[in-house]
Amino acid sequence: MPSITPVRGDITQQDVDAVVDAANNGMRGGGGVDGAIHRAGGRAVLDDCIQRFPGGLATGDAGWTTAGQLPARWVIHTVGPDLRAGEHDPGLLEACYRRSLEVADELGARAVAFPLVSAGAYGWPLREAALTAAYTVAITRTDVTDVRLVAFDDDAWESMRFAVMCLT
Ligand code: AR6
Repeated sequence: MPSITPVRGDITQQDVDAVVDAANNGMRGGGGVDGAIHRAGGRAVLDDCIQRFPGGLATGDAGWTTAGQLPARWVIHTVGPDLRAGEHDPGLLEACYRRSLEVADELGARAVAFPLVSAGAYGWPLREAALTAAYTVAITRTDVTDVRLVAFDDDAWESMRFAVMCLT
């Protein structure tokens, strides 16, 4: 099991091998984490999304692109279920973490930073999103050694810390 560390901050600033993007099915950028990654990573991220994902990405799946100008080497894009659109399937949220770790293994990434997938625009309650993140990472077989769960604000930070504490 990788070390799982809650981190307070901006995912675009994480000094890791790969950062995970909470993307949408279209894979052409958006708001929240997705917008921040595309802004900070630059045009190379979008160009790679267009080239590698001409048909977008299914909910629960993950795939990688360059990280452009980010400190990380890769962006692993995953698409969480949209609770506001009625996609209340915890299995799909778990799949985002599992698939992202599989992609990280394919890349040889050892340190990976995740945001709280689906906990923003897609409307999942913070605590449920954080518990899903922590336990799915904990039970997934992976060569990743260092997982950071990045919280952007106070409420997410509390939920992340609670979720990681529940693992012990
Ligand atoms: N670093 C870390 N966490 C962040 C950052 C950041 N820079 N910015 C926001 N968060 P969201 P979703 C937190 O909405 O719910 C986009 O438009 C945020 O506070 O980014 O999966 C996509 O294109 C929240 O806790 O992702 C999709 O259309 C968490 O990251 C849609 O939103 C996730 O919020 C995806 O929605």
